[in-house]
Amino acid sequence: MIPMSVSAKNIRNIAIVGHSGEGKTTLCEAILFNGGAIERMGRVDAGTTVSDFDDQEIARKMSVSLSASYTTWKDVKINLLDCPGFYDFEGEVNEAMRACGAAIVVMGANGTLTVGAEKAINQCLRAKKPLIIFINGMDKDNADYYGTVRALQEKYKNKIAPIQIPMMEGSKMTGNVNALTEKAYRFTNTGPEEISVPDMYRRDFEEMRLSLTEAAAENDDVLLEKYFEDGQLSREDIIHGIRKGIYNINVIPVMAGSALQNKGVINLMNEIVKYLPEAAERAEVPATDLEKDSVIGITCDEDAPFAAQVFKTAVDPFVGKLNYLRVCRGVLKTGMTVLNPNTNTEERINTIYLVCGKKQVPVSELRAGDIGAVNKLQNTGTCDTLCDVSAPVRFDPIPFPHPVLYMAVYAKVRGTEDKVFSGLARLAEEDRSFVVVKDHDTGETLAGGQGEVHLDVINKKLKAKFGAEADFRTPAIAYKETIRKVANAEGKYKKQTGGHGQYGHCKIRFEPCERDFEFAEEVVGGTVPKQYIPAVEKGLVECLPHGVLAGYPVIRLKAVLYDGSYHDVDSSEAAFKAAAELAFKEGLKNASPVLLEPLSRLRIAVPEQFVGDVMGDLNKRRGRILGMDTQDDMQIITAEAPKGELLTYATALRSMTQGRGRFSETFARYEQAPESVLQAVQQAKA
Ligand SMILES: Nc1nc2c(ncn2[C@@H]2O[C@H](COP(=O)(O)OP(=O)(O)O)[C@@H](O)[C@H]2O)c(=O)[nH]1
Ligand SMILES: [Mg+2]
Repeated sequence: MIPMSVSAKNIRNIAIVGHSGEGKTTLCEAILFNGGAIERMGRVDAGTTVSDFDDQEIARKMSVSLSASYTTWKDVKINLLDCPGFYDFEGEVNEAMRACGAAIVVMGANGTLTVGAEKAINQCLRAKKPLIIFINGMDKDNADYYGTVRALQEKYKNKIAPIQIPMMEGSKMTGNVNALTEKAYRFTNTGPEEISVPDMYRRDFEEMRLSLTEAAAENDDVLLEKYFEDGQLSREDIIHGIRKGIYNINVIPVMAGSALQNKGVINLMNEIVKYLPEAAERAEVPATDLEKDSVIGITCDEDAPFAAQVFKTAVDPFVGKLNYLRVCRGVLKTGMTVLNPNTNTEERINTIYLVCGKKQVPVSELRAGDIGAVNKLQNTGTCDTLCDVSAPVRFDPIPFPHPVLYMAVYAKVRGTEDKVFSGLARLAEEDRSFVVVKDHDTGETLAGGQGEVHLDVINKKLKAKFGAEADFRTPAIAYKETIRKVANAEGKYKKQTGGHGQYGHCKIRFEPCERDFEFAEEVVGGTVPKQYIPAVEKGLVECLPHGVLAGYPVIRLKAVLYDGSYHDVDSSEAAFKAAAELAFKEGLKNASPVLLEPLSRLRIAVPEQFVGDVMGDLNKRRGRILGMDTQDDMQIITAEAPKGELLTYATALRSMTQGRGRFSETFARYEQAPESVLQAVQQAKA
């Protein structure tokens, strides 16, 4: 059904984005069914959809990763990139945004603008991707099309251009009036049937047409002139103006339907083909020309040297590692050797696939503008460019969200650590919003991701794909200890066992200092002979990792050896080392030891209305506000708070701000911990 290779003019690359659970995956299913790619529509609840094929997606009944599929409609190949809507999987949306030429934002007919819809629309605007909003769930009893449109208009003003009026019988949508085609469509079992606009919708229709006329005029100077002169525009003129408006993202058409009942989906497909940009007319993609070392714009030209960007990497149980890519120019053919300028290696292209959910269809070539996948590349991952060896270019990396939640990783079964950590490393290659890092202070290995669900998905994937089981635990905090006062201490190590004895004796002054550790000696008259002084220092250094309060590393300590004594026969390096250890234990206890806790510097971005809650919450976490700033429509709070109070801040901030807040956290410094923390830490160690 799909011709082996399609030219960019006949391709639309569409990302399906929006809030979780609003019907994106179901809409994909309906589109694939209408286009003939599948014989019947699967259901998310039954785990039978094309997009949600992963075991975890079936179990959770929600998308957790970006999945690709395609179908044809009116001789046009529609490539669909179904995105997860849940916050934790934002990285997947970024990948789709790089590969698509336009987007459909799916939102429920709830009369409100959900966070997910708002985020998705903003993402399209930022990435300059034309979009259509599909108001879904019109079959539901409380469906409120106009309320939802109003909520959109409140935020996005006159960019929002409803082009449809749903025809309702009671609470059920039975068809729609399209103000662009100037026709009405009644839903039947075999698809929408064209009828003339019913009288009862005439007035709404005329109103909608008028506002579309105005929107069209605003997007084209010639049309604006015409509109002033004649006071009206022809249908062709309106369509032209709207199309231009969509292309420039000044116009966001709004449509409605029910994905589940496959109503209004064919209308949507018609508009996708007619109004959303062809892969060929998509804006130039910026890249670095590696020969000239300059930034160039890559146009979708089939005759130019090949260049593509990998936007997703997945491990498939049957074909191995799959690199999903979008060909930006030229043609990718099997057997070709291409350059990966990111890893500076050449890769041979074995098999090229078109991907439809979990199914891969081998093809011999992929032309500019199309999306597909290749397997068995050794040195290629997400973001990498693949290009013609003789015309090296490199695309910009795809932005990924930084991890906001870290958990410590422990192998469930002793001895399987290697399997756990190598599996996690592989998963981090697949998912660039996930990282594995070593905390050198605590010695723990941390898994960092976007939230609890994300890390849980990673953990389950680890088991399913690599057969390794891990426990994700709350990470340890790297407390430290120091002293606040000067104290003198004496250490005497003396042992008389039969013949040869042991004797070491030193007097040490302990002082607070700036540096982590400093050693000095002020011994007069050789009371501690020169050859034993390094042993004293060594003894102290070996004590540093274990402070006297709660066994945490000691920092900001100066030790001055100022006196001692020795024995001609019994003294040894070992004896002086042991003496130094005794002095350390005694000295620190008397030098007013304190526990230090790491402080983080936070940069929190939240909408105005949540500032009060966020500040109050920071207070409870012993935080200090350092400043406030405004950026676009967000308030930026900078603050400091103890790291130990922020372990699940990602989750807390999300629930405080309905998912609208974001934050970043960096290490600031160590500061004295209050008594309550010390007690808790000592109890935990006991
Ligand atoms: N009534 C109704 N339910 C829908 C519609 N579209 C999707 N659903 C249901 O809503 C749930 C979430 O749908 P899904 O496609 O997974 O949403 P996604 O998270 O946006 O991909 C599933 O139970 C669907 O069956 C619709 O148009 N009407
Ligand atoms: Mg989904």
